[in-house]
Amino acid sequence: MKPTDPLLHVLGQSLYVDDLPEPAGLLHAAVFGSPFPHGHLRGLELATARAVEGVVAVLTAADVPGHNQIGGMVQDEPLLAAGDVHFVGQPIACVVATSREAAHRGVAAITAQIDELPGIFEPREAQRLGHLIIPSRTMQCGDVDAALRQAAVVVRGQTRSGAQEHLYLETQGALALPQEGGRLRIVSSTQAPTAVQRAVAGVLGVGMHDVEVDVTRLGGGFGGKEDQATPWAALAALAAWHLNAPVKLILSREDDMRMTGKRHPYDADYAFGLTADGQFLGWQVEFYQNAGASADLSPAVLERSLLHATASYFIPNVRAIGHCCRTNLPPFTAFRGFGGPQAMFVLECALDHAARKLGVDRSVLQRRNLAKTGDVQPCGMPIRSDHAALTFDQAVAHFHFNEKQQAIAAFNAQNRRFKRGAALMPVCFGISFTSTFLNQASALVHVYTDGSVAVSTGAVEMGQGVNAKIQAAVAGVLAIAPARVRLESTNTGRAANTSPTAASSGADLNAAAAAQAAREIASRLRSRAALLLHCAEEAVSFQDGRVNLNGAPTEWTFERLVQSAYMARISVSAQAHYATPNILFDRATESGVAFAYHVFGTALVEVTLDALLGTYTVDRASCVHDVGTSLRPDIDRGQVEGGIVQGIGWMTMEEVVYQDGRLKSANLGTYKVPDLLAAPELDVRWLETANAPSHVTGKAVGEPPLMYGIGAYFALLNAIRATGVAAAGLQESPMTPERALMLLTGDGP
Ligand code: MTE
Ligand code: QUE
Ligand code: MOS
Repeated sequence: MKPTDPLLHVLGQSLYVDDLPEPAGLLHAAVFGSPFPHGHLRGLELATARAVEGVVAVLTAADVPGHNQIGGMVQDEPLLAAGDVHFVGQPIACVVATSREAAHRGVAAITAQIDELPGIFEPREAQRLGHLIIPSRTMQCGDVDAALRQAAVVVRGQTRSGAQEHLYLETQGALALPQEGGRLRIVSSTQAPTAVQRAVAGVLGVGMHDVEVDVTRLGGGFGGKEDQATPWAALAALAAWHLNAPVKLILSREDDMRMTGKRHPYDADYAFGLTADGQFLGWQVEFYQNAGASADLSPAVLERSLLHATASYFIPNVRAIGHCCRTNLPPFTAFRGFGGPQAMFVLECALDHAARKLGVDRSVLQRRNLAKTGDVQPCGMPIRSDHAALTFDQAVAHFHFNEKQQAIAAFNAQNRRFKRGAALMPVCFGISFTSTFLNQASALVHVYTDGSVAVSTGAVEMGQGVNAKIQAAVAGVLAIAPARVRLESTNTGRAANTSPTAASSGADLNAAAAAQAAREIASRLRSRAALLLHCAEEAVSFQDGRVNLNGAPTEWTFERLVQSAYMARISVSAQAHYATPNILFDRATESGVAFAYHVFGTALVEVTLDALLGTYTVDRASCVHDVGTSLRPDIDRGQVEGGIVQGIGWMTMEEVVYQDGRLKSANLGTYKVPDLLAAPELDVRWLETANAPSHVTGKAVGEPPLMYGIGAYFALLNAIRATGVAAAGLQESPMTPERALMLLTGDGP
C-alpha cells in the first residue's frame, strides 16, 4: 500500500520545508523588521551586522533588481521597506549567513534610524481620518430606512470581534534553489504557488517561466499562507539570486506570530427592525474592518462580509456598509471563513439584543427567519434550498434542544455558583471565490504503462485532505483502486495560473478538473477496448480495475488495456480545465450570483460557567451539517470537528493583544488556543435528506463549520445572564474568562 499523508504524519515521515535534505552550500536568511509601528526610515546601520561571523550579505530595498512590490490585490506592499515603515515587524532588511543562528545574530546587530510618527490602530479612527484602502462599499436591497421607521421593535448597538492567530504547526518558510541558466526553483509553504511565482518573477525582473514553485504539503495554512507566504519566499529568492546559492528562510514561532497578519478584527454598528412577533424587517450594518498596513486580501474579505451580512436569515430590507480601514498593524489576512464569521457574529449579537427586548429565546427568532428556497439575498442571489430549516429542525430534534433548555433552567435554579447555557447556531456560507475569475482549475493526469496514475493539480494539501479527495475522484472515474492513484506535489510547471487553495473550493475545483482529465483518458481507453473486443463503445465499461463487456468481466485488465493503448500510440495522458458555471458577481453594481451554492448546517453549543471565577468549560458541540454526498465522510468529519473547535477558540479563549502596535500575545504562554482538554465533546451528524446534490466531491466543507463556534459566545452569555446580570451593551468577543468575570461583577458594559 502506498502511504498517504495521514499515515506519513503518524509515522513522522512527512517532510515540511525545514525537513528537506539540505543542499551543499545552503545559506540561511533571517529578517530584520521595523521596531516602530509608523515612522520615516532615515538610515540603516548595517556594517556591524555584516561583520558578524558567518554573515554573508545584508540585503535591503536597494538590492531588489525588479519591482520592490509584492501586493496581490493592490500594489501597496513593498517586499522590503524603503522610506516609510507602517507596522512593527515590517521587513526592512534580510540577513544571509552560513547558519540560522548567525543570521539571527546579524539581525540583532542592525540598527535603524527611524523618525517615529503617530500610529493609528483602531479602524473607526482610521475611517474618520479617511485612511481607507479602497472606497467604502454598500450592498443593499429594499428600503431599510422605511423598514426601521415602520418596525414595531428596533434595536441599535455596537459589536467588536477580535483577531485570531492561525497557529499553523509549520511556521512560514521557503527554500530557494538556483538552477542553471538563471532559473530558480522555490519550495514554499504556500497556499498560492502561482502568487509566489508571480511575486518572485516581479521582484527579480524575470519571466514567470524562469521561476518554478513546488509545494508538497503544508503543516496547516487556514488562510494564513494565501498571501502571507509570499514575502518569505520572495526574500529567500532574492538572496539566492544575489548569492547564487541555495537559501532557506524559516520564521521562528515568535517572528511568525509578530510579523504575519491574522484574522481581521471588526468593529460594527447595527440597527435592526422587527415586527412585534419577531419577523425580521430591516437590517442596517456598518463594518469597520481593521485591515492593517496594506491591502493584502482585505478587500476580498470585506466583500465576503457584505455577502454574509444577513447570515442564515432572510431580511427584505438591508443596507450593509463596509469600510476597509488602514491601520499601523501587520496586514490582516485570510482566515477560515474569510470575513463571513465576522459578519455573522454581528447579526447574532443583534438577534440576541432583539430577543431580550421581545422577551423570547433567541432560537425563536432564529427559526422564524431562516432563509428558504426563493428568498433573495441582498446581492440578488436567490437561496436554492431549505436546508437552513432542515438542519435547524434536525438539530433541535436530534440533540433534544427543548428538553435540554428545561434541564438547564432547572440546574440554574438550583445552583448558585455554576450556571449552564446553550445556544443554537445556524450557518449559511457561500461557496465560490467572490472574485469570479478565481473559480477555475486545471489538472494533468498521466497513466503509466503499468496502470499506475499520477495526478497534478493546483490544489495544495494542508491537512484538509484535498489530495485524498482528488485521488478518490480520479480512481472513481477510471474504476481502479485509489492506491493506484498518486497525487504529485503542486508545481507551477505542471499546473499553471492556479488560484490559491482557498474559499473551501480547492476540492470542488481541482477534483472536477482532475475527473474531467480522467474522463478523457477513459474515453480513449473505451474506444481502444471496443476495437479489441469487436463491440460498440457503449458495451464497454470499467469496474474494479477490469474491462467489462455488456456488464460481464473480460480478460482485459485496466493495466493491459493501458499497455495496448500505448502500443497503438494512443495518449494515456490528459490535461483538463474546469470553470465553475453560472456564477458572476459584479462589483460595479454589487450584485449577481456570487456563489455556486450555499452550505448549511446548525450547531448546538453547551457550556458550564463558574460564576464566581468567570472560568468555564465548553461541554458539548453538536451539529447537523449538510455535506452533500461526500466522497470521504471520514475527512469531512475531521474538517467539521476541527472547524468547530477553531471557531470556539476564536470566540472564547484566543485573544490577540496589541499595545501601541506591538503584539503582546506573541507566544503560547500569552495566547491560548483550545487543546484536547479544552475541546468539547463533539457530535457531528450529516443532514438526512433525499435530494442529495451532485457535486463531484460532495459539498465544500473547509470553512463553514468554523462559524458553529459562534454559538459558544451566546451559550456563555446565556449562562452569565442566568446569574441575573444583564450583560447588555457593547458585545465584544472573545469571551475570555476575564471578560466573563467583568460581566459577572458588573465591571463590563
Ligand atoms: N484543514 C486543515 N487541516 N488545515 C488547514 O490549513 N484550511 C482551511 C480548511 N481546512 C485548513 C483546513 C481553509 S481556510 C480552507 S479555505 C480550506 O480548508 C481549503 O481547502 P479546501 O478548499 O480543499 O477545502
Ligand atoms: C474567498 C476567498 C478569496 C477571495 C474571495 C472569496 C481568496 C482570494 C481572493 C482574491 C485574490 C486575489 C485577487 C482577488 C481576490 O478572493 O482567497 O481579487 O486579486 O485570494 O470570496 O477565499
Ligand atoms: Mo481559506 S481562509 O479561504 O484559505
